[in-house]
Amino acid sequence: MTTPSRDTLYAVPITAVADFCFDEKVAEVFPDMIQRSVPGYGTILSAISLLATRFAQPDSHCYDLGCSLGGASLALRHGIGQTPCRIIAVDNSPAMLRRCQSLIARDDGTAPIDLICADIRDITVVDASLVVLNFTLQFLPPPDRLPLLRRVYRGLKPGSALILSEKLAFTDSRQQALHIDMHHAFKRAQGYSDLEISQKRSALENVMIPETLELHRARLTEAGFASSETWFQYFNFASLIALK
Ligand code: GEK
Repeated sequence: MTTPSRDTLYAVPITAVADFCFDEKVAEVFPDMIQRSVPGYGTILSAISLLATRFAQPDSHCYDLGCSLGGASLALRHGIGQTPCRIIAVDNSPAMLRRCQSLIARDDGTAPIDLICADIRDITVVDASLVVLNFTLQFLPPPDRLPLLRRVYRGLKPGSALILSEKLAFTDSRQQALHIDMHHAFKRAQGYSDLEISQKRSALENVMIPETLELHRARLTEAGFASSETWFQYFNFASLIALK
């Protein structure tokens, strides 16, 4: 197993910070980047495994929408174990999928994983027992979020679930400021400099749009889900489980 490359993409001053995109440079450092940027990322993956054991139904599909390097896909695979269930992992970044393919090939799990290079807004969800959107919905333009969740809901079997992890925004301005500060403190503690934190923030500004927990839950209800609960939160990063 090779050590993942360290993320230094924003370590030197950049004259005009371009919008963040999931290209080859990001794919190369992604495991380090997400681990040091998203509080609780590893815990969420472990829980996805446990939830897959609980929800994966025989002869169904588990979807990982916005799979990146397949962190959640592999967690699903290990949770599914011997249940005859197919994983469908989708991402629209060819650089991510190339690396994802080789990580899957090195993994010892047995459940089949179909890797699909597509926009998650274009795929059809069918016979799903579990769908994972692990920090992906936040990258879609807000008007595209409800239509996607409606399609996910329609493709889920009765008794199945959606795991939705997102960076959150807060309506209360003091809570918003506090959570942003604490996230930056988390990143500093992970070794990122103030320059890296501020340049990354500029890069993401127009690309990733966080919303409030209340808005997410209302949208899940609107999409048809019977209930949703936050099962995890660490500062402004949360994961919800919505039940059909
Ligand atoms: C993990 N879930 O490690 N269609 C398909 N893919 C998309 C789209 C889209 N419209 N928009 C963004 N993506 C992963 C982490 S990262 C989160 C998910 C982050 C993809 C994009 O290419 C990237 O790979 C992923 O969504 C978001 O559990 O980097 O904060």
